[in-house]
Amino acid sequence: NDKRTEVNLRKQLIPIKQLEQSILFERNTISLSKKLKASNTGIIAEHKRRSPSKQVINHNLNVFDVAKGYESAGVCGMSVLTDGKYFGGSLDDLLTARASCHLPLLRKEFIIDPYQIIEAKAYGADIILLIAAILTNAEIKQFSELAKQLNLEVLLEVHNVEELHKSIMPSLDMLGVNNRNLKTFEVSLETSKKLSNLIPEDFVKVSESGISSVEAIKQLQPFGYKGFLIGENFMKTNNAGESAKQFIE
Ligand code: IGP
Repeated sequence: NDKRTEVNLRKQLIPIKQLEQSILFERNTISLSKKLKASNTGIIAEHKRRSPSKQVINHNLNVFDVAKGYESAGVCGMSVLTDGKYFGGSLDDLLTARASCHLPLLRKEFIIDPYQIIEAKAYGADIILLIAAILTNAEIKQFSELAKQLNLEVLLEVHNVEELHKSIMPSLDMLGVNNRNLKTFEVSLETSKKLSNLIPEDFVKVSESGISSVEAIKQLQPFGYKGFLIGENFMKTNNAGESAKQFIE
């Protein structure tokens, strides 16, 4: 509900028409799903200052350096938290990341309104996240189809079988299994393993959260995962880029 209020205020501040006139709106977006398919590491590295499960992860690393570091480490893409309340992020972080690197950028946000998708494009994103737990089947369809029209890719996040079943549709590009239960914050890679064979072949499979070693990635690859979304493990160090590099070499 706070998110609803925030989105309504933003709409008044910057109308859709104005977003559509921004320079980045004309930019050719970069495909993350193609990069993941062609890679054998498949790292999507996240910028995350804090989270509900970990009060402080890192307040010293700035987005500019983190984006540059991730890019030179050779990751496939970068995820930027834009939620302020829970994660201390902002749209300005997304814009800064866009100005700092050429990686495909994921807008990591609780998307509940089409306006946020247009905003994502205007601030330099290439991919949006849709979270099945907070959306209806009709919303997932409407939002993912809008994203496709804007040449943005869609990563749809699920945590259980019910969410997966209600979400499968052709307008999605990647299916992410969140290993973290958003209610209990409990993390288990078993979640990715259990759901893997229920995800149709045409979607690029991404495993999200709680990945803290190359060994974990090696465990998940035989289940068909091509993408690995990693935040805390890189952000908790004083050089996120260097930490990511160790997962790639
Ligand atoms: C990264 P971790 O455990 O590596 O920091 O997790 C990412 O998966 C996590 O931040 C995340 C998230 C989300 C955050 C996954 N889904 C939805 C906010 C909203």
